[in-house]
Amino acid sequence: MERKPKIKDSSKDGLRSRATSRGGSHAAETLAWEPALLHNCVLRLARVLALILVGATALAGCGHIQVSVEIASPDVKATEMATPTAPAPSPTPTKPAEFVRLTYDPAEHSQPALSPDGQTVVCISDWGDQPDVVSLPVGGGQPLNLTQTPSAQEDTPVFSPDGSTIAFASDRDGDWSIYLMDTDGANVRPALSGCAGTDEVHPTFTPDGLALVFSSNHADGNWDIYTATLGSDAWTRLTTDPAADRFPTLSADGGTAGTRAIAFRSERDGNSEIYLMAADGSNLRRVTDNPAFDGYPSIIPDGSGVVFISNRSGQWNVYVADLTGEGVTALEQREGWQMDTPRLSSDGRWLVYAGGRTGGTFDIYIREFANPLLD
Ligand SMILES: [Ca+2]
Ligand SMILES: [Ca+2]
Ligand SMILES: [Ca+2]
Repeated sequence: MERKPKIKDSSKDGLRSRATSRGGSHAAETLAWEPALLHNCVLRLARVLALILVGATALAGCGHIQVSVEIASPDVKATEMATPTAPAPSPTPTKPAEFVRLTYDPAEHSQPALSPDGQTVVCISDWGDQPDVVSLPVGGGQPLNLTQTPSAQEDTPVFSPDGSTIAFASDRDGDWSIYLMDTDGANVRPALSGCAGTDEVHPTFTPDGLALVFSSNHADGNWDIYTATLGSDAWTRLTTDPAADRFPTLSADGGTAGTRAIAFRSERDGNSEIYLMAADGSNLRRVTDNPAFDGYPSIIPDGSGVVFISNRSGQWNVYVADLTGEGVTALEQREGWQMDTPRLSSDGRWLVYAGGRTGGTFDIYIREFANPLLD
């Protein structure tokens, strides 16, 4: 079957433009996981050795033991093994000293989303031409491929507000549609009715978990923002501009947040910019105004601003702006280091994102979100 072209939000910029083909054959999926497993075995061995060392230190009478988990630089290989080794006991992740890297296999990683309990990140892992939804335990442990579809692509996984369900897009049935599955990858079912023949991507749940907001070319072939109750074929179209309107995300308080209920990106002004609108599509407001690409918005739950991705500095970085587009600040500016596909946790405390050295593959990171707008 001829593979449909990738249509994900970052397909023509950022991650996807760099993700050159690495084989691309379906068989590569199985092969590609083998080095990952070997690598993980090495990691586990290293962790055991580290525990022995800690134990020996304790026996030597050093008293207070402080194990610092800090990854100061993405290219310091020796610290890669210092990820947390035990499941986080608290409802939120162990506090990263600066940021914690969650992936180590050679796949291209993108589009992370944190579970409501802070224990799990889902993301897309791409072994060349076969992205799958992968589950990553924040406290350490084996990544789990939840979809394992070597002949189909998956995109933008997100958790339901109660954490029981993952919504994601896939082209497994020919065109792109949105599906639901349990958090272990079981019980895959269509999220909506009336999806056949058109493309639906970028799902995000409403705060009550009963409906999705998503992008589709359903009405007239160009991308618009829609919302629909789960299982329903009665969709409400929220944008009608002939330009592409894509990648909606909702504020944590959803429809009660007035003009900042939904953030999305649109090319209606000639290049991709961030826009806000109410849950019913009214009160449209443009946030960014820059000739560079601005996309992947995530509304800060306290309403202070928006987190988004931009290449305005010449490299891909995560930025924060207030709701009027002022106070634009890059979260990280390091030579040869790029960030992509940021997403805030529902409480705004954590930021998950893809990051990597220029020319290399991207991995998934989590860090506590320090809002520069509140400084
Ligand atoms: Ca479809
Ligand atoms: Ca449109
Ligand atoms: Ca722009």
